[in-house]
Amino acid sequence: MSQPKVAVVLGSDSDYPVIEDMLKLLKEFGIEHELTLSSAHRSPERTTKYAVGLEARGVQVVIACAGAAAHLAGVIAAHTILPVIGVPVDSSPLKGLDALLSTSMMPAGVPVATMGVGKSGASNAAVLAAEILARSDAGLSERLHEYKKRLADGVERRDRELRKARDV
Ligand code: RP5
Repeated sequence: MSQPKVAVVLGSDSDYPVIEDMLKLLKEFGIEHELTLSSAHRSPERTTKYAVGLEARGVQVVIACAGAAAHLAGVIAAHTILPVIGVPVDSSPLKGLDALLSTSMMPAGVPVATMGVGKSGASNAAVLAAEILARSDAGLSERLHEYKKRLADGVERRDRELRKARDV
């Protein structure tokens, strides 16, 4: 089995529904990835050990997804020089605003590339990870160009359908 290039980390199994489309995208792009559950607060030692070992295993990009007082992405970023993409999950009564702030507002020197809250942010994390890896992978670069074209074609198609349905 080939080495995972992207490590997806969830703060809880309850976050899983938010990342389903992200996992489909990673698969569609042909990116080897792994999925791990670890909590910055409930399993701090496990999270640290996992983050410290990422680089040596050949992982190139980390996607960390967590809700509430979400320190998962930041803690991982503290322990690695790999690019860390953070996805704030809308799992708390504050609907992800807490996770957005706690994931994005990192002190200088320890960046977390923070996506938008929820499923769209999770999907964008997959695209951003692909864009990072595509700098040294011509095949992936081609697949990303095709993906962008499908997005644009979809807008054209829906434009035609909308105008037909509304008779304008
Ligand atoms: C965060 O707390 C997790 O990432 C999750 O979004 C939230 C709730 O976790 P559970 O209580 O559902 O395990 O750490």
